[in-house]
Amino acid sequence: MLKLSVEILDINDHSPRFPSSRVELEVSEATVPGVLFHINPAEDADGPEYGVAGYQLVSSSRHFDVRLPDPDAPFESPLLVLLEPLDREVQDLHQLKIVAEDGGSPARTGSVLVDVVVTDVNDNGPQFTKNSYKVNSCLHHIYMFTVKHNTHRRRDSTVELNRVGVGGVYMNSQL
Ligand SMILES: [Ca+2]
Ligand SMILES: [Ca+2]
Ligand SMILES: [Ca+2]
Repeated sequence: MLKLSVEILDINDHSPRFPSSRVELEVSEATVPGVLFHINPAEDADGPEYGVAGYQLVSSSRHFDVRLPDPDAPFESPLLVLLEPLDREVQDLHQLKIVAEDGGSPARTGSVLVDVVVTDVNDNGPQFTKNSYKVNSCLHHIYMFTVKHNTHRRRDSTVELNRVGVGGVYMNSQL
């Protein structure tokens, strides 16, 4: 009886795939640069030679980059690293695209979109829209003042108050 041993050679016929095509990540604007965020790794059904070999951030961003905890272990979770401080009042959403490459030549790729939602902290003080106001006080008139937490785009999300007083000015005691 003849015994045959057949070795099936691997070819690069699978691409890296992330568990989801899009993920959302909430990051406080108080987060200090250098903090790392784990991203679920891509998987590739091929053997190690044609498996996931690395990641790169293909979106242009001065705030974020992608690293591997160990370049010799590309199967581990890639890390999103914060490079510069965030400011929710300037930009509250950063949309990033991370691509995983395998070891083939040419490499096959898979990608994930990461929506980084910047959450608010109270890092802006209230400001009046003018430095001074002229008011002619009259008992039967209603004056309305708008106290804005800050001008234009630089506002925290928590405070924008209107206060109506009769015959005078009411300052909001909560400020
Ligand atoms: Ca294969
Ligand atoms: Ca592959
Ligand atoms: Ca804020």
